[in-house]
Amino acid sequence: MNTQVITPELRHWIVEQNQAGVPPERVMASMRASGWDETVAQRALEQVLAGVVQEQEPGSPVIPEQTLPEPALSGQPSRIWAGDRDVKILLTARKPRLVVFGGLLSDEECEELRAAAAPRLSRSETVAERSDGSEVNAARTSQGMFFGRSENDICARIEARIAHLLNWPAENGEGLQVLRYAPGAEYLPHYDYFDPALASTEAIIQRGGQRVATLVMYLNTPTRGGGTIFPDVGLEVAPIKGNAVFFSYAQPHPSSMTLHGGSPVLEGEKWVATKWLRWREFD
Ligand code: PD2
Ligand code: ZN
Repeated sequence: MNTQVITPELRHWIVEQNQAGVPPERVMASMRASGWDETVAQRALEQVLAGVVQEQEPGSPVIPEQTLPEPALSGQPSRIWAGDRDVKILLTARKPRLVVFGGLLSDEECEELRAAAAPRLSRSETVAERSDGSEVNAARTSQGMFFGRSENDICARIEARIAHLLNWPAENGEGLQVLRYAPGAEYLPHYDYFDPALASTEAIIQRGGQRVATLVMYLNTPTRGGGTIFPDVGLEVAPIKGNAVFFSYAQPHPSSMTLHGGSPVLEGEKWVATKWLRWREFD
């Protein structure tokens, strides 16, 4: 039996490395250089970053700290209280860590968000590959806009609900992004974390640290198409007004299995609001 244990110091160090955008391969290499067995190191890395509570030694107390946004699903409830309303649990998965919520937003909230966003929409951009800043990308044919955090009452109310639902401070999150897809528009599969290999990432994560989780909320129900797809696991989440899909990524790495995309809208429009959660306060 292997006797190597994850001490609070090691746990803290792993989380810090991840927050700084250090690729898991480099964290692994450092651990191996300090005498960690490869398999144990890999498991430790995954467990610590996934927020799994670790026993220090037989009989010692567990570390209660949580390291990722996560709804309170122990006891397998069919619905959970999100501070101002009950939200249904429609689907959960472990790898990728993913939860589909039902009735997160009311019809009126969906309409209010769309109306507030509509006059500010412009062609969506993505993080630029070669320089700082963002650029128009053919892989993303939607229109979009960002609200500032708590910019208005509806944003503040939804942010507070999300913070309650996912047990993550509202401050550790970007403002809501609203996207509108016309018929034929899509968002090709991608990861939402900032790629540690890109030159632009270091500057981006100075503000708020890495993204650690995504919540895509559906603001209408397209007639056909527009599902959110997870190609690694062959999953497609139907875009139903008021529902949402949540997924988290302990490491900014494909091993999170969070590759996802918006499949083409075949008939009608598709509107979503996306909330990205960060490691630290995003100001
Ligand atoms: O609209 C979607 O389904 C979708 C798919 C993939 C949204 C995002 N990514 C996103 O906002 O990051
Ligand atoms: Zn995405």
